Amino acid sequence: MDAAQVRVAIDGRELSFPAGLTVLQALRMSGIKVPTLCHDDRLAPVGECWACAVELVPATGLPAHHRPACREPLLDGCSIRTDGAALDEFRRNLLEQLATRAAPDEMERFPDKALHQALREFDILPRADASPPEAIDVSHPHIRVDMERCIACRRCVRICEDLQGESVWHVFGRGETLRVATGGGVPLAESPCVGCGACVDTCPTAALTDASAWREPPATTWTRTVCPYCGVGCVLDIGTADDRIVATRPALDGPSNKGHLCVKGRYAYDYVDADDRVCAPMLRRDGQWQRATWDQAIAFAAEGLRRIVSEHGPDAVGVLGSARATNEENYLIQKFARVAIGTNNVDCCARVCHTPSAAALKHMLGTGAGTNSFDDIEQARTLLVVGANPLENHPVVGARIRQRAKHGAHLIVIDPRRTGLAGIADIHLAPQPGTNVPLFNALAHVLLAEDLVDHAFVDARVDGLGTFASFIQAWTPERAAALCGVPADDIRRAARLYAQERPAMCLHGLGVTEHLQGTQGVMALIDLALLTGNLGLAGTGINPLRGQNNVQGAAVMGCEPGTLTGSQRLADARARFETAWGVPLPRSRGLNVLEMMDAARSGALKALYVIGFDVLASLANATETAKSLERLELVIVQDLFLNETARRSGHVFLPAVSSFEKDGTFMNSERRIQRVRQALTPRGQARSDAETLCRLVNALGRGAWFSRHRAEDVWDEVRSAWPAVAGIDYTRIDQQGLQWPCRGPDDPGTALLHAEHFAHGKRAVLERIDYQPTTEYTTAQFPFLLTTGRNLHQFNVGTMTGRTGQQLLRPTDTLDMHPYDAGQLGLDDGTQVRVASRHGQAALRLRITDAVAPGQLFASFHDPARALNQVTSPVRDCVTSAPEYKVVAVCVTPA
Ligand SMILES: Nc1nc2c(c(=O)[nH]1)N[C@H]1C(S)=C(S)[C@@H](COP(=O)(O)OP(=O)(O)OC[C@H]3O[C@@H](n4cnc5c(=O)[nH]c(N)nc54)[C@H](O)[C@@H]3O)O[C@H]1N2
Ligand SMILES: Nc1nc2c(c(=O)[nH]1)N[C@H]1C(S)=C(S)[C@@H](COP(=O)(O)OP(=O)(O)OC[C@H]3O[C@@H](n4cnc5c(=O)[nH]c(N)nc54)[C@H](O)[C@@H]3O)O[C@H]1N2
Ligand code: SF4
Ligand code: SF4
Ligand SMILES: [Mo]
Repeated sequence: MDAAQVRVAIDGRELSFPAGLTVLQALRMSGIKVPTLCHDDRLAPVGECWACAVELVPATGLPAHHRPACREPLLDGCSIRTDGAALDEFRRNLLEQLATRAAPDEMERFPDKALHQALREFDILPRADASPPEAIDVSHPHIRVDMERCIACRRCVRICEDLQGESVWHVFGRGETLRVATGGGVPLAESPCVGCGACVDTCPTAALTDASAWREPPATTWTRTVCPYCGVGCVLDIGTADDRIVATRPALDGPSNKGHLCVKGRYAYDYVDADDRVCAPMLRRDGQWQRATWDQAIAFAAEGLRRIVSEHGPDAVGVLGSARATNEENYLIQKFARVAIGTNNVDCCARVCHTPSAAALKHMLGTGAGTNSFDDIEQARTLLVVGANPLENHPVVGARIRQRAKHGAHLIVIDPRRTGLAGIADIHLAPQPGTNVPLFNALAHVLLAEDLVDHAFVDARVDGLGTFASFIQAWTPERAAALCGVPADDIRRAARLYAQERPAMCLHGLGVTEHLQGTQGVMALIDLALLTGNLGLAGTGINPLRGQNNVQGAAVMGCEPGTLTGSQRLADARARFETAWGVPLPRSRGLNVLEMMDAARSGALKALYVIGFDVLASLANATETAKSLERLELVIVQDLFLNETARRSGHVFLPAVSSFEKDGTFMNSERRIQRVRQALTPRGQARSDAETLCRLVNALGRGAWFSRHRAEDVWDEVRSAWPAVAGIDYTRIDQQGLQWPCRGPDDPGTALLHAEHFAHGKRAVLERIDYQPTTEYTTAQFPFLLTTGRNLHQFNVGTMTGRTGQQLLRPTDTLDMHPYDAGQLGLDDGTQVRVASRHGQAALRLRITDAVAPGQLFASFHDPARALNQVTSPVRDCVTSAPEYKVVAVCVTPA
């Protein structure tokens, strides 16, 4: 017999299974159903409820006994009975008792809850009375709590602890008096709950339910798709009824989320049917937005573009793709710019977040994409999180990092603020904003000074160690400490951990990229990985936590002035694309979004077609952005809402659909191409970006070059243009996405880059990065350094989350200040203050917290009414133009 197999008898049938299963797993594989109440595949089995009990006769000849199948290992030679009078009576008795925790109407409303299913199967009538209103906690906008229905299975306790890592639910009492409640018994909204919904999903009764389920009909159709928010790319099922979203569930086999979601993916979809969603085309006439027909709006846009191209040339037009739209749409958008208009003036908002990462990675390793996969988190012995706040911004990955740190990995966090992960880190280095380069250089100095270099790796794959060593000698930890305020010994400790406790995986965010030295900062991080051999292996790498659902996709599809689809350099790939598309490609260098704003201000750019990107709200130094937009003769906005750009400067509005109303693919942070599926009909006259683009090209007389607009057909065109995705077709990714490179039908895709050699096929070269400080420094007049970023509950410019129940959880942006500074200024928590920089000002409510250091401030930019980007500066990354959102000198006064 195969050693890896076990032979058992189940209900008299001789069967064999792979070794290592539980009895429950074997039963399920054989199609035998037993009720389970306390069991969840995402959690370690506890065998507490005994609903899954079976009769087990061990191979050793011990007498038969009852065991919970979920917890029992399947051992060779045993025999199992799942039926019989005694077992039936046992289960019946158990369920009879639990029937007091189920009510008839709730059985109907929540037919899939495990207790309800079991009662139905055993024909046992539910016996609970309606719960008294005071027993029901409706404090949370998304989750309803009725512990009268609790059967004390502790699934919520365990999942909150083991998956989300929050420990909201606790068990009080024991035996008959056992009950589950939040710590201190506070209402859920006042607990540390982050609203991930995991406890709701796992709860087998109506104790924990989605609040929306009490207002909405049950779902009649489920559609598998990808979360429309961040670059983690969680897979979820969308439940619809009457063509509306009524429920969501995480996909258990989602590669990055494995049955988990965060509050936004789980609950924040009300924007789809928000009252002020614009579902008809509009034209601004006499300063007022007025409804128009599609034909009128398209004719106006096409006529305007044609006139500007003929009067000023194609480079007077700029096109911005959308990090929120699909790969297919972004492919069409850049093709539109190049083929229908004839300009390389095309960009997307990757420019303002991780283009520095892509530039540094491409320059040093040969491809701009993150090197490893989220599954590497569980492989790493050390996790280095730099300038990123994943517990709030990539929450499902943040939870995975936290679990890994709890289960033994070392965690180093580099962030000026004490973020959630910094609070549990082994080492938290808190540099003054803008001083990453000295800090990273000092880490490299320690690697060389203490000979922590992986010489075998460097000898085999890296050049420039000698010159690097002489350069880095001057960057002592003491020198860096004086610039960044991090104790020199902490720098030494961190360098030792990263080099010695391998594999070590680096995940970084905007705290590295959104600086004058953004690209340089990432290069300095890559130096650290090269020196320590933390590249090309499981559990290592340099991994930018990409921002929006498809920001990486938008850029890689070619929504960048200098690159075509597949990030292929225009200079290298021009001839191939000219043949494929059948047109000569524009020769000009092309402007990025920041340069487009400059060109608009100087009068060189006349028209902007902006798709799913609110430039006015999101670009730094908004006063100047507004001036640029005002000078444009034609601004076409394609979005779900009249965003700030549209409200202030738009001339034509073309209504777009949400990701739930169209088909296509997104690319997540791990280079995984996943299917986005239509679950709803397009609202009103809103149309997909692909459809609208095709209308516009037809009106411009360029329709012949855009014969494909069905998502799958466009994707096939992408595959022919970019060999690294040639092996990814819709059939193959129907069940699960694939990571590029994936070059042919048998290629399984690539979870790990640079394993054998770097993507450019050469040896990597260490970069010597000199420190060039930002021009944003404090003075007596501007004594604070403000850094800007995000919070869990809202997303970017707030267009979507601002129209959901998230408003109740985090209604507006605040200005975080250390208690010492607040005391010095005599300001109380909650006071309205004015924060002013050399560039502009904004009014915010003060939040006093020691998560920020004295002299530093933090604010999010989610509320368009706060217009925080009035305050941020014109400083840009010296390589890619990404704005320096992360440092601006300000003063604070009562409003
Ligand atoms: N909830 C939520 N999730 C989001 C988004 C959202 O708006 N809301 N937006 C998405 C998008 S588009 C993106 S790009 C990602 C961004 O995700 P993150 O990269 O995590 O974004 P931020 O919060 O902007 O900044 C991260 C951290 O950088 C730190 N920082 C500031 N200055 C410095 C510095 O000089 N050095 C170092 N080492 N750190 C510094 C800040 O304190 C902050 O904690 O999140 C995505 N996910
Ligand atoms: N102060 C400060 N400012 C920042 C940052 C910061 O850290 N600090 N971060 C910057 C970063 S990293 C980013 S990525 C930008 C984000 O800035 P934006 O890209 O402007 O922000 P998003 O909220 O992602 O929304 C883009 C728009 O897309 C629309 N949309 C959604 N889905 C679709 C679709 O399928 N089609 C179309 N046509 N439209 C759609 C939404 O309604 C929304 O108006 O903000 C930047 N601004
Ligand atoms: S929603 Fe998530 S964080 Fe909140 S209690 Fe449930 S499992 Fe915990
Ligand atoms: S972690 Fe990101 S992708 Fe996952 S549910 Fe949250 S916002 Fe969506
Ligand atoms: Mo971003």
